[in-house]
Amino acid sequence: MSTHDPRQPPVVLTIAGSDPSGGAGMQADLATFAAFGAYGTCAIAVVTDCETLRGVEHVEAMPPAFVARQIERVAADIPSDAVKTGMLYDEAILRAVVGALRALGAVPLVVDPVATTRRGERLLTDGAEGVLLDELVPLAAIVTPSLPEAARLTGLPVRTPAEVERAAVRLLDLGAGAAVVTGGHGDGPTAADCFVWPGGIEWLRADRVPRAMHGAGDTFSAAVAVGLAWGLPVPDAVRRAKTYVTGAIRHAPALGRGNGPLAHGWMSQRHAP
Ligand code: PXL
Repeated sequence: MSTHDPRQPPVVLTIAGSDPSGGAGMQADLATFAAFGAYGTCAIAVVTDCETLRGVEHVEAMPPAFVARQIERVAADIPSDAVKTGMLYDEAILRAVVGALRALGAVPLVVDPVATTRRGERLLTDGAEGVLLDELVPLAAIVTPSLPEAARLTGLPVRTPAEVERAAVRLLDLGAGAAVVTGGHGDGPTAADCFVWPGGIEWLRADRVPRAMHGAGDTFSAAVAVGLAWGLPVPDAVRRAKTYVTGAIRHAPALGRGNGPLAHGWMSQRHAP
């Protein structure tokens, strides 16, 4: 990555939901930004009651105009080098975020279309998918759905590699600059992500860690956003994000009674203050 004045780190804004267990959502995003030496800002769209064993049971949505206000006020004060969206939950919040993002102008945008969890919980209400596809995806430099999210958003099957490629290409047809369909929710010995951009198709592979995680998709997407904030071209940001998330899964701490968090700080040495 390019050298940068440490007093002027790249800034990444996440517009996302809160996961009080710390492994997913805005908490994962901010930890990932910090791991790459970037400064993270955060507009909260929803607050969840997520924990590692039973996941999300209740969601409190912020008033949509207040989500937009958070974005506008922080943008006027601390402009971003990249923006990431996570759990936006409903149609009204999506519309408010789209409006605020349009006003921000040309900042690279990573859209993680948080629609379902590993357990199959719906994190996007009915009606919101249309707005996400029609209005948010066309603003994205890259979208990063999981396998089930790619199937749901495109209406296409994603059982074979050729089908996954077709679903990823469909997201480009819908206006995204690039797409990665992450394979963490699949099975088999390899976690394979399908990356499609105007330059071609590339599969990114890593040995699957046989352990259910929480927040791996969010962390991957946040790592792509921080790469873009550092000025990396999209393919390089994607490859580095895969390496980072793989390390964060391998070093995962034994926390929580269910699907535990990743080790977001695995690249730096552990030491007491
Ligand atoms: O990992 C998807 C996700 C995103 N955002 C929030 C979440 C979750 C999953 O639990 O709680 C806030």
